[in-house]
Amino acid sequence: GYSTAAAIENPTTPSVQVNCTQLFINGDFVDSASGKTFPTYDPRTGDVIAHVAEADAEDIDRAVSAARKAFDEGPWPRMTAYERSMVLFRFADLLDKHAEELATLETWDNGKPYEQAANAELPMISRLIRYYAGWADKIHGLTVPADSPHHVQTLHEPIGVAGQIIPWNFPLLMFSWKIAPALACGNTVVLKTAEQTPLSALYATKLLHEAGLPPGVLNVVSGFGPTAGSALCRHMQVDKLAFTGSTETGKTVLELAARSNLKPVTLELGGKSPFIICKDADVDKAVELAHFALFFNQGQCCCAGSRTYVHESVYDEFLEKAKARALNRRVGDPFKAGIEQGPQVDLEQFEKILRYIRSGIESGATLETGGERMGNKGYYIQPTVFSNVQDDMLIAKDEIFGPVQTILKFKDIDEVIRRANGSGYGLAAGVFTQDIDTANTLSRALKVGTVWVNCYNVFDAAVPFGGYKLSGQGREKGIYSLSNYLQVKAVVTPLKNAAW
Ligand code: TXE
Repeated sequence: GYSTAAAIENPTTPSVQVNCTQLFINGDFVDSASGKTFPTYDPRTGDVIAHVAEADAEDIDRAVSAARKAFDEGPWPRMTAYERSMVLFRFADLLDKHAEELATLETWDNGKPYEQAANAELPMISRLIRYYAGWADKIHGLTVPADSPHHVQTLHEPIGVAGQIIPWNFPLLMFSWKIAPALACGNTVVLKTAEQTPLSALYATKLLHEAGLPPGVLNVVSGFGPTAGSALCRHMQVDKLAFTGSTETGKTVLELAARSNLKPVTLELGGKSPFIICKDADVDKAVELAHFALFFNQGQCCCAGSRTYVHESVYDEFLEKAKARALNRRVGDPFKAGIEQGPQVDLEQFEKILRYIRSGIESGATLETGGERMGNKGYYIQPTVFSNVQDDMLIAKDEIFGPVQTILKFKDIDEVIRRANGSGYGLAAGVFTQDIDTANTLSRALKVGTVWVNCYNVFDAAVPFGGYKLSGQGREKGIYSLSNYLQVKAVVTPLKNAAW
């Protein structure tokens, strides 16, 4: 069986000091205008890690003014693109240098395995910063041939002040996806972290200023959605919004943007991604990757492969092996070596997941393994597998965002395409087959932003990521993210023989 409750007793004491807890506005750590703070918790125990300054509308106003001034008057958009690029390269070096402290803060605040944060996420983050550092001095417009005798050129200009709101599942990775393209293009930023996980972004922001970022260019605030978040979305001096989080809050963000100054919005929202195992799949590999696709990061991934569709001819074998794999998942204190799964991020998510597990049982799905909390403190949940899941059950429709695998049976490809596309979401999909025609058919038919064929969760700085339908608008990463942070201006000049 999986690790017993003993693995989560006596949690390790993290070895870093939490020094950055204030708001970061105009190049300095400052208290909130109200003087208010709120606690951030260790999900292993529910104990308070630190109290952080709590931003509200007045602080958002201060942060936006700083960003506005830095954009309108400050050096950032006026520096050479090469100078901006070098600031980002130096930042990436500092992230590498301080990777241990950053990964420690990330695990402490979020609960994810330290080895995952340190060995997978931190290198991915500095790589992404370097990717956009490389773009900074390669952004330029076109010369466009016109029918009339005019010289036409396009200028690619930064939009201005970007407001960015991120979730708690990958605090530092989401921070990097947001700020890197915005800064590379010459914008200034006000970013609000998630209230569950404010710590790592504040520390990284300090490093970015050590790397030479001028004051006011990046302002980072901690606070809650309905107060600080909504003030940022409504603000008349914010020129663009980027949001990652739930579909429900995404709709609110879009509405606030529309009702204020119609600022453009990019949204990266929830998902219920199908992972399709065809009859000719390599079953052992499919079991391992389907497990990884769902359970990675405690199941708290927007692109989690959360509907595991298995062809009837391999269903029994797959189910038996998937269950065995879940039973062997190593759950425990995320700071300990070899641990694959830590606690869920907070009490709210923990309770939400347990409610979905109860709903699965009540709706008649078969609970193959798991289904309970682990231990008696912290937010640990047993790796859980349901079989006999039907498309109309809540556990097959809603984003559970926890370690709960739902296995569904299918007969043929047309059927599975229809069922996979039956969800309102459209973020990602996994396709497991050795047949090139099946792979091509599915890749083209699925209405999702990413199709992983015989692999899953492969993230690369250069590859775009985003959703169809309720999973969002726009793409992040790669060349696609740049257009989110640029205005295109057409400049038309008559040539010598033009009549007008
Ligand atoms: O999300 P919210 P929550 C899904 C997942 C999870 C559910 C709820 O299913 O169980 O959402 O999580 C800020 N104006 N995802 O409540 O509310 C908030 O402060 C402006 C999927 O954490 O979307 C935080 O910074 N901002 C997702 C951010 O929005 C507001 C990752 C995300 O919180 C706001 C996280 C408002 N009115 C959750 N209300 C993914 N796509 O990966 C909240 N916020």
